[in-house]
Amino acid sequence: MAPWMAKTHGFWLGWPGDALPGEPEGRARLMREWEEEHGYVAVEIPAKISRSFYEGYANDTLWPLLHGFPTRVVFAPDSWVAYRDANQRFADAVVSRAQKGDLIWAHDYQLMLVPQMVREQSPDSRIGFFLHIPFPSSEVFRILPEREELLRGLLGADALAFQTHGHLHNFRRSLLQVLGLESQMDSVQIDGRTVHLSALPIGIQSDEWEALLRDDRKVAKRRAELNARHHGRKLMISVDRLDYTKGIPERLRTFRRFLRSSPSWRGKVTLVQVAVPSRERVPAYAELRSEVSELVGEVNGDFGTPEWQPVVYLRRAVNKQELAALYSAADLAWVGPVRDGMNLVAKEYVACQHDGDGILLLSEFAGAAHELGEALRINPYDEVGTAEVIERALEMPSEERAERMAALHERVHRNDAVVWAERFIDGLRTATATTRKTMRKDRPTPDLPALTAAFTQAERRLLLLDYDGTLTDIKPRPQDAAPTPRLTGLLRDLTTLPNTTTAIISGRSQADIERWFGDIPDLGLAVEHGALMRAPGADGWEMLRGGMDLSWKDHVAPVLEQFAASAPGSLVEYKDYALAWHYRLVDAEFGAWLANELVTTLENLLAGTELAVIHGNKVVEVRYAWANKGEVAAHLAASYRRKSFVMAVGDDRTDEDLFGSLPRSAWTIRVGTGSTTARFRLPGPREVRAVLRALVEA
Ligand code: GDG
Repeated sequence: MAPWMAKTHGFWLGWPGDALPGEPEGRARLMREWEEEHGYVAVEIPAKISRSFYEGYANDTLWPLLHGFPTRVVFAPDSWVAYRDANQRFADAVVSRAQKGDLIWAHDYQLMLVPQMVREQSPDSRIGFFLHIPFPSSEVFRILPEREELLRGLLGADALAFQTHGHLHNFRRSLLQVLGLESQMDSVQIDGRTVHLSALPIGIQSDEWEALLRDDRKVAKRRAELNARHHGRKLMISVDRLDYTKGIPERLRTFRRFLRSSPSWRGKVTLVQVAVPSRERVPAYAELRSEVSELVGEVNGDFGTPEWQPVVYLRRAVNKQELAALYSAADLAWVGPVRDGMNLVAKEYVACQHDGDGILLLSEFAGAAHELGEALRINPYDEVGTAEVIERALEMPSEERAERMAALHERVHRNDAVVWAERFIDGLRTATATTRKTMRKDRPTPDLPALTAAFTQAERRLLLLDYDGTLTDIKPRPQDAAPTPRLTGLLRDLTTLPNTTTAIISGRSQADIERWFGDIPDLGLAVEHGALMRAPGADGWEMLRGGMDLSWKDHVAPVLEQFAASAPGSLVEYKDYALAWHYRLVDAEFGAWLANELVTTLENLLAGTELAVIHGNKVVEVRYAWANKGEVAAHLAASYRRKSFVMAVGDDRTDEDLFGSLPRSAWTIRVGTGSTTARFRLPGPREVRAVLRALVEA
């Protein structure tokens, strides 16, 4: 981020760890200096929280989980509390400094709640988030007790980016499985906002590495020394944080196998393993440290000679010049993580092989493998296969190696860190610009004082309300969406208002609606999209058009049943005048595909009849073409003249018929997202109920 930050003169907020002096005055002075001179803002986290936040939730829970190691995950409720607390401190620090129009970019798994926390305090903020590490399969992710909060935390952003399409795909599956939220390839809708989604592999500052090799005399000297020292031998380099995701023990065991199976290479190849100690207070890391030391000892003990040490193990950080010299002197870089978001070492090696013929051995489980196709791929778990690839690499002709490296170099150079950051920021700008434009262009929320004034001043009033998704949230099973006593109370209150007619117009069957609302005598009820109606105050139900032949149901039902059988979780609903196939619980992609198949089949079957096939929200329905909400609405609204107040509220495609049939002056309100002809929009059922309550009180 450094080159990008230098260009933008933005603030860089971070936790300073132990970098500040304990004594308060010196602390405050240093913090002031950092902020004024460099734009570095130290977000302080008290010691008793920082440990559970950083070593705890971030590195003992999220790190193993997101890397797909569920058995390493530590579940500790207290550390979640600390994580939330630390995220809140970051969010507060952001909000206190951000000015209108600023772009806010949050990074990585330690700060997954920050986007939502910032959005809560400052709803118009422009927020992006980049996840540097993998996002696992939804089967793994949903193990986490806090899965919902974390997803909602991320969804506070306007733009979310991942290292690879695979991670993005996994994230989308989790949205679906955990939150029931469907998404597009590049976006998802939540709370009436669009969150843009993308895969954006991070780059490195390749210029800096090249400049070191070109201009730094120390680097040139070290490189020459290394070449001389390893003359006549192949030099292999590995550089990792000492972390169990990096595959260090796997690599050492594979190297041992290679030396065993290829005796001719003994004495002719050296592996330099740089392993930088990291997170040493997390027990898993301490164990790894001993395991690696032991393995290094074994390989060197088994194969070493007085003249030759197979593994040179550096368990410390080395400076950047030393690293550049190592990268450029090495004949082969062995990058073998068992799971890695991207892996920058792979790219740094490539940068340092400008005009070189080094070979990159790259694990297929590193994000970088998706970009660096000319590397030799390995499966780090497969010792035998990897040992063979090493042999092949060491024997590969120089021309082929140079050719592969030139292609790799070109790609790493082109997608460098600044290009990457610019792409992210451009994406965030576009995302927030389009969101704002659509919000401006889109339907406004109805102005409550104006609405209640129009309502109270009108001589007569008509309220037409859809049920599912409008008065109550959509539930996975239709039968779970029964109204609460509060909701039926609200509807009853509406029916007692003078000169007011209230009706529910639903796609549901008569049985459901009668059971739930039958005992509110003055509530109008229309079911099956208006095929059947109980007029307000009337005793019985009547059909909108009478006397049809229902024999078509005998032909259509078996088709629907056949589809239901091939998609577990889907079901056929039998209504009096319609049949429907519901697939809300079916795997989203499979369900959508099957639904299209069903629509085609039914359209062929029913061509030329008065029946229509309607593909609604997770449902395919066969019903009379004339039975639509518009017909009922027109029927009910016929006697209402211009001075009347007419309001219609709905959330579904079928409610568009309702809106379309009413005069332009009606208060038509679409609930949730989706294109609409309604004049207004409300985010969800909760807001609809609040509006209705306001009418009662007015
Ligand atoms: C996370 C993701 C993703 C290492 N040893 C020394 C040293 N390093 C530098 C390397 C490289 C960096 O550390 C390591 O980066 P990685 O990408 O390999 O891995 P993580 O630290 O796990 O980073 C990862 C990354 O975020 C970026 O999005 O690629 O997948 O896990 O730059 O050069 N630097 C110096 N001395 C060392 O001894 N100076």
